[in-house]
Amino acid sequence: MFERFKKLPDDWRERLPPGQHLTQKWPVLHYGAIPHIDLETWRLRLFGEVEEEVELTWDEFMALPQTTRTNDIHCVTGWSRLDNTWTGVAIPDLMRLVRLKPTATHVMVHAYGGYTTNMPLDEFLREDVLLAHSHDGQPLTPEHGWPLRLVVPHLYFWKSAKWVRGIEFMAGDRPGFWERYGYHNHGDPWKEERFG
Ligand SMILES: Nc1nc2c(c(=O)[nH]1)N[C@H]1C(S)=C(S)[C@@H](COP(=O)(O)O)O[C@H]1N2
Ligand SMILES: [Mo]
Repeated sequence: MFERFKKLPDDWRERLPPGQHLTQKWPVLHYGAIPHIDLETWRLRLFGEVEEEVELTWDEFMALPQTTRTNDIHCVTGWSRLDNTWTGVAIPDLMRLVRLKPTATHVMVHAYGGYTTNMPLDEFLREDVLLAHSHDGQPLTPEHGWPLRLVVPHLYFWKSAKWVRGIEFMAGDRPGFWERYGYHNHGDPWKEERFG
């Protein structure tokens, strides 16, 4: 059962939020089909409540400072996977490219294929939130979000959008895809904010 860890980390019980169980595998979950993406035409757009909109090509994105972080992921369906190592761009580094208007309070993350998810601006700006292109040292596979996914370790994993193509800074909140269909607007696994 525990293929990945010969021995589980000593603190695994404390790292498991209420109602979650450990998985050693990495399940694939998404709504709809895996979008076809071409790195030549791929863009990351930062728009909405910003002084000037920014659009990055893949090369421009990859030239930003790179960060590697290890954290746990918790899916609202009940599985948690410990010690995932992600490499990508930390949001504070990305944010040096735009100047926010004082009206910005929330973000909507937009993905290729149409998926969206929302969160408060201050939680998006946390030090541990990452736009990741690699997991455990390997480029993301298409089913896990290649070429780029968001990783928001402190919220349920549906907030970690795969195939990210844009960040919209919003004046006020708006529900994303699952948030409209009954998932909790916030999604803190430690408070079991599963459904709205
Ligand atoms: N673009 C997109 N991102 C998405 C989803 C989706 O349907 N589309 N599903 C979310 C949900 S509900 C979960 S649990 C995780 C699953 O990520 P994984 O397939 O890499 O485990 O992706 C999240 N990100
Ligand atoms: Mo999920």
